[in-house]
Amino acid sequence: MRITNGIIASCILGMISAADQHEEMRCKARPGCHLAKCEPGPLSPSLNVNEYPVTCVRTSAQDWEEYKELKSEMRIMRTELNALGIKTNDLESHLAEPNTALLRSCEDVQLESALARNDSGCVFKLDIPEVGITNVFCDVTDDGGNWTVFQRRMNGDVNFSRGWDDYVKGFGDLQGDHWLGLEALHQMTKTGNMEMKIKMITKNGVYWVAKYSNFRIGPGSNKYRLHVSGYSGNSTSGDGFSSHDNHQFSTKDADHDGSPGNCASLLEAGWWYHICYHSNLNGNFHKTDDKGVRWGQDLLQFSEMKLRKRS
Ligand SMILES: [Ca+2]
Repeated sequence: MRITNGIIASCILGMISAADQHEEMRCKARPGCHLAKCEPGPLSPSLNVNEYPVTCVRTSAQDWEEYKELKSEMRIMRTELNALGIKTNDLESHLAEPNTALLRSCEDVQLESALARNDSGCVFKLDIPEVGITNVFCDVTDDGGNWTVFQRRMNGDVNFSRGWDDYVKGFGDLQGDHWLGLEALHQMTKTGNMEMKIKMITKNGVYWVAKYSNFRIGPGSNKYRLHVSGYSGNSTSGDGFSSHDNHQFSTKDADHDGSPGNCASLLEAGWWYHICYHSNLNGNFHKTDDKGVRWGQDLLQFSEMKLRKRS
C-alpha cells in the first residue's frame, strides 16, 4: 500500500528473523523502510516459527492511528466482500439450476417462467410440507394450468403392482408413467379446497375428461382415505370414481378394501378399492381383462390424474 501524500507509506518486508529483537530495528534494516512501527503479519503454519512477515509503516503517531483505523475499515470491508461473494455464488447456483428454487406447489409455477426455465417438460422441485423437496410434474397449460400431476399411464414402462411403501413414497418416471405418492397427496390436499381432473384416452382413441370439485386424501393413520365429490365430465361410461369415495387405499400387501378377498393383489395395482372397483387407473397396462387400466367397462390407453386449488 502506498498513499502518495507521504503521510503514510508502507512496505512489505517479507521474512524477518525473530533474532531481530526490536521491530523498528527490523524495519530499518530493510531497504526502502526508514522508520516505522511494525505490525506482524499473519503467522503461517508453513513458516519457521522464528520467521514471520512484517508490514513496516513510516508515520507519525497520529498517522499511525489513522493507518490502524484504515486497516480496521479494510478488514470490515473484506468481511463484507466475502459475505457478498458467498451470496453471489448462491444466486449463481440457483441460476445454473433454476429447478432448485423452492416452490411450494405447481400454483407457484407460471407458464412463462415454466417455459423459460424448463425446456425438458414441466418437472419442478417442490418443497412439499412434511414431505420435503420432491420432483413433481406441473401441468402449466391445461385449462389455466397450476395442475400437480400425481398419476400418469401412457406407455406401460412402469410396474404398478407394488407394495404399500412404494405407493406411499411414489415411483416411476415423471415424464412418463408415475405415481407421485400418497403422503404427498395427503399433505397437498389436507387443507381442503382442492379440485381434481382425470384425462383419459380409451383404447378406441376417444378422449374423456372427469373433473371433481372436491378432492382430499386423508392421513396415513387413516390409510389415505379418499374424499371425492362434485363430478362433471364427458365419459359415456359416466362417473367411474365417486363410488370409491370414503374408501381407504389398498395395496397387495395392505388390504383395506371392502371385499373378503384382496382386490389389490387380485388386480395387480394399488387403489381405493371397495369390492372391487368402478375404475382401476393403476391397473396392469398390458392386460385387457379386469386387471387392465379401466374406467367402468372401458379399457384405457392413457390416463392422467392431477390436482390444484379450487378457484
Ligand atoms: Ca379385503
